[in-house]
Amino acid sequence: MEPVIAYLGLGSNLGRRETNLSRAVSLLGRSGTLTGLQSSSLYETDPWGYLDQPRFLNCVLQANTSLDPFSLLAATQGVELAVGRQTTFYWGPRLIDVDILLYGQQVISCSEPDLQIPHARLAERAFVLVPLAELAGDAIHPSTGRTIAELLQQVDGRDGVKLWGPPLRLG
Ligand code: PH2
Ligand code: MG
Ligand code: MG
Repeated sequence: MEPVIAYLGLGSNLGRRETNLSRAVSLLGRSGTLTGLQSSSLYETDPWGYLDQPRFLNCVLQANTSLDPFSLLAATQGVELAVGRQTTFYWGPRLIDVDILLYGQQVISCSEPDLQIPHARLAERAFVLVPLAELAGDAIHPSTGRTIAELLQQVDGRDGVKLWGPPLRLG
């Protein structure tokens, strides 16, 4: 399969947040199935959806992948387990979260396994759009036809997303 450019959203709000993100990135890089990894800066972000929890560190990764979307989902879930994620509740606190945001221009809506691409809430989440725009402001969000930069202009909650540190070192 021709490699596709995928974007992954990473978040952590428990334990050593930066260490958790950086472990996830190095496991993703080591799998050999994602190449050309690039990380956005790290952002500290107000919790979204469920508010009574610690602030998150978030970033976005760009990668080339020859995995199909479902194999990529399995790979991201494997990395979450390897970093030590335990099941909590929907939108609750977590050591690590790795979400597929975009997979080329594909649109996927599947319930078993649960996989929505573009990520179902991407356009509502400043904590995703700010770091994604840093890497790919011109990328088209295929289900709305808008660019990431356009979606960022109209999203609520940008004030809750603060630059925290430089991009993760990769490799
Ligand atoms: N992830 C969630 C729910 N809320 N809020 C922020 N700021 N960052 C996240 O990564 C996040 C969230 C569920 O995946
Ligand atoms: Mg998530
Ligand atoms: Mg997730």
